[in-house]
Amino acid sequence: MKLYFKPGACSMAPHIALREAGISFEPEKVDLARHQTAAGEDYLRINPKGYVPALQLDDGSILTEAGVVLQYIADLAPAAGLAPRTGTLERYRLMEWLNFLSTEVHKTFSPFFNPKAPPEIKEYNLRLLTRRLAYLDTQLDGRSYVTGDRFTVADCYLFTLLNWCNLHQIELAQWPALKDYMGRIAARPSVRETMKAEGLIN
Ligand SMILES: N[C@@H](CCC(=O)N[C@@H](CS)C(=O)NCC(=O)O)C(=O)O
Repeated sequence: MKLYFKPGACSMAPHIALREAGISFEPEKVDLARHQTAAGEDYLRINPKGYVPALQLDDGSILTEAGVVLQYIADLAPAAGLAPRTGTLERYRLMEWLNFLSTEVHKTFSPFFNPKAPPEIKEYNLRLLTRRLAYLDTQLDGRSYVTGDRFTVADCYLFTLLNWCNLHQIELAQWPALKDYMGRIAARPSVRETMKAEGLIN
């Protein structure tokens, strides 16, 4: 199995999940601007969507969309407890969170990564993001992880997204529960190993 990733991008979520699950995989860095993998392949031939993450399965096929890739990884290693069993209400709660993180948080960050995004769009998205993060802060108040007292793939995703606040001068300290949460998740060995492997920390 191979994970195509860009350091610090949303592909860091499945990267953390693979390490939490103890699944053996090959990480391959992608230069998204040049659509080139570290091995010199044309990334658009691998994933015509042109973005990360992409997980290449052992049969050579490609699985994309962070929320789905995360659940696939969780289901490969049920003993790791990264997702509740399929078909249970708890699983739908996890999917509810993954969808929220993808559509309401992840994509609201997008203009901040685009140097050509007009300032009005950035201002609009910052207001929206502030509302979403304030909501997350209320949810994490008194709770260790996104879905409750158990670490799941939703935490791999939320940690990755909140980490972007540092890049865009969004002060996380205004949301005390989120700040505590980040400290807690950052201390996990899987997270430290992932960030080291992606060259984000020493
Ligand atoms: N819908 C995709 C979006 C993935 C995405 O936005 N990836 C970003 C990095 S966080 C990317 O590769 N952007 C480069 C591009 O879109 O060309 C998902 O949920 O996985």
